[in-house]
Amino acid sequence: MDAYEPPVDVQGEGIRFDNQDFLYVEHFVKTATATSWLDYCLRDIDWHRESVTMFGTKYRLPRLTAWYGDKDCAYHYSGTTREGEPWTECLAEICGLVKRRLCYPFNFLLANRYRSGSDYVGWHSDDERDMGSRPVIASVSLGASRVFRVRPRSGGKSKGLLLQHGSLLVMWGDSQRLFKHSVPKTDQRLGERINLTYRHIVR
Ligand SMILES: O=C(O)CCC(=O)C(=O)O
Repeated sequence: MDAYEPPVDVQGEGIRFDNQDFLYVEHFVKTATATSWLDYCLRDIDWHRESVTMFGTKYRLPRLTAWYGDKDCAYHYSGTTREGEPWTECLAEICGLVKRRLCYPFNFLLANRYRSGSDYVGWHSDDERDMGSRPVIASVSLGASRVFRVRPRSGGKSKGLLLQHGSLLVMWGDSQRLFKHSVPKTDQRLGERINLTYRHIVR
């Protein structure tokens, strides 16, 4: 699976961001489908305001999160272990669609909820060992559009990509090893955004 590339038909529907291992498909699902998924996620996901410990200091995350996954799938990050909740029907259905389109066996979901422009995720790479050395991450965006920024880990300028309602961003290959990404806060008055990041935990 280390040599994974998204299928040719999906690549044809999207753009290769910065010619790297990031693929953006703006119209992954119809707007009506994305809106019904958003309503479902706002209403029925079990959201948490989590704390993580970094360099000995405890921080509250500046967004809400939720975790779902196959039985026995757990994700370790920032000194914490997260067991996935059992899939709900809707989240399993979205996962099934993403698996079929990308031909990849996703088995875990980290969901992020940005309640307004003040919620954000800081610079990081999703390079936890649980996902192997070249993780594949499929990220579905619902709700308010937010800017996703990518910058080389070795330094240099960042580039931005506007993630729209109903879009899909795929990261694979060297995207975590060579780059960091973030969704910065903004002063713009924005509504809620939900981001479903499907991952594969190696067991
Ligand atoms: O909200 C997003 O689009 C990015 C989320 C993210 O970076 C993550 O879950 O690791």
